[in-house]
Amino acid sequence: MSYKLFYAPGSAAMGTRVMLEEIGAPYELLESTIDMDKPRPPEQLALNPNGWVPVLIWDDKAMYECAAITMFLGDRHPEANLAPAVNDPDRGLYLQTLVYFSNSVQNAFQLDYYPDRFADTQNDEASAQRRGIRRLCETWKVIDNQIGTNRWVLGERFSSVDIYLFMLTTWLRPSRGQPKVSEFPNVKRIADAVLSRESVGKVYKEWITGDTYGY
Ligand SMILES: N[C@@H](CCC(=O)N[C@@H](CS)C(=O)NCC(=O)O)C(=O)O
Repeated sequence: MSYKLFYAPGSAAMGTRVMLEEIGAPYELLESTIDMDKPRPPEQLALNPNGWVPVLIWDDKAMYECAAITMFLGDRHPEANLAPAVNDPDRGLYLQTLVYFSNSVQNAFQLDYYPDRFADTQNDEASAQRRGIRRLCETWKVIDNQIGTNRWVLGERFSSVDIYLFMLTTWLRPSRGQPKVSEFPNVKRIADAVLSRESVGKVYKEWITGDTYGY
């Protein structure tokens, strides 16, 4: 099974790429951008009119939404052991956490990074950003408490949720007033462990040696 992935450095597509590396499936990256001043490839817009990455393509099908792609790939490649099976006792926490990441943590990031999507006028954007930063503190705290003393997010087993968690930590920018990863010690412990995986080193190599990394 091979894949194509609309991709941009620094974006949510990096988590999908790490999954493809963990799975060991052949894949091709299709260059896109998250720069708001640059156009998106028309082929990407035809598949995702929102203009976001990631967009995953296989056979004659395509899908977007990072959490949905994460679930799809985890189920499609059970041999990679990235997702608890449907009847596994960890399945509920797995689904809950991925949807919370996408729905609540990513939403908090969006308030700060894309305030124009939430504020009616330009004057209101700073307020949306302030709320986004507070929301980041609130949602990361919920996740930190949820993890507690667990080795990985789901307990003793590594999963795609840990990859997703790591990806989200790389978006934190204390220089913008966002919290530091180290304010959430349980999150940081897992993010550090994920960072030592070969797949993550390969995908994030240039990104994590840059000076923008939020640690
Ligand atoms: N809900 C979407 C959001 C994806 C998203 O926000 N992607 C960002 C990069 S992390 C993006 O493409 N931003 C550029 C844009 O919004 O035009 C998902 O989880 O896949």
